[in-house]
Amino acid sequence: MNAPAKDDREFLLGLHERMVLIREFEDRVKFLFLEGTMPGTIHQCQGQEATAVGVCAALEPGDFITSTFRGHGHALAKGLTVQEMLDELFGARTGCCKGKGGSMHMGNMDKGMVPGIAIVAGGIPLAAGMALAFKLQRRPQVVACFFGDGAVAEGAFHEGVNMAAIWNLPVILVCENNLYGASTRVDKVMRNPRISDRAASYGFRGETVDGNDVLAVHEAAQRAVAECRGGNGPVLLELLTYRRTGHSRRDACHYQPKDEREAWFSRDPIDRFAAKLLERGDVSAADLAAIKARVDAQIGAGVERAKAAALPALSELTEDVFA
Ligand SMILES: Cc1ncc(C[n+]2csc(CCOP(=O)(O)OP(=O)(O)O)c2C)c(N)n1
Ligand SMILES: [Mg+2]
Repeated sequence: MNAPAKDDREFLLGLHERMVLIREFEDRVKFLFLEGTMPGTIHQCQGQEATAVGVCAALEPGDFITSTFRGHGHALAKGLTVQEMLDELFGARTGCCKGKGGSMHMGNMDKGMVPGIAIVAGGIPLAAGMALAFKLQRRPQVVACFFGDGAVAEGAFHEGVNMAAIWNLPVILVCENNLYGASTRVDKVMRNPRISDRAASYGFRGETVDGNDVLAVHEAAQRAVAECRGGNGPVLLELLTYRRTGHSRRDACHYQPKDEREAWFSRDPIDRFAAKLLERGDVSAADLAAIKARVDAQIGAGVERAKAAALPALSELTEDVFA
């Protein structure tokens, strides 16, 4: 969905609904995981909804994203359905990766999402390669490559970003800086924690944005997409945000100081945007409640169907295996 006027009511409500969908999806998945109903492991994105939604709303359906182990929000923002994702989480053959990928590998190439790449920084060289293909084939598409602050110190970051730079590739490098790589705070592993500064050393533009402000993210992403489509990529967007939940599984986040958590919780992306919508005068609390109810019903029905969905047969185990 490319942006209509930025004060278009339906467009703004759409952004809100997508963020609420991600939050409710993640909360339900956490519950299912902790009660032992859902197999596998999980990395969740509660608190980071505005980054996924703001960026993906600036893309065309034919554009691509690459994602990480923390990809549920990216997938929902790029248009994967609740059902194909829940089915995937329950290991069902109707899942977006036929039940063989699970939480860390959400994706659907038909919807422009490469299944999640769990190797930290692993998506960056891949995104550069995809963008090189687009450029050589003179196709208008761009790739938005999501990664975390922890990826910036990896060799793959340097190699992929440098290649994207020297060949002016149409890649939007989206760093979701949530202040932590697992339990390690960014300032312990970076002498300069302003990640957008890295762009200058490769010779292209970088920008730091309030990643909990969906409209700020969306506007920055629109600028970056326009530059990339115009042959002036890549662009690095550093989106400042915060993970409200554990790094994975049962992590209780004891390393996040209480005052830091409270400060970020008061800047929650959904609460802030809801308040902004209510200030408009043409959006009511009842409108927002109706969105939440619609989302809850959708997820509730999806969970029941996913629980009953058929698993792949043993004979399908080696299908779709390329190496
Ligand atoms: C190359 C590599 N090293 C280590 C890991 C284990 N690991 C998984 S997630 C993670 C932290 C990543 O932090 P960040 O990039 O900031 O992403 P976030 O978890 O904050 O979304 C680590 C070290 C891995 N998956 N890949
Ligand atoms: Mg991080």
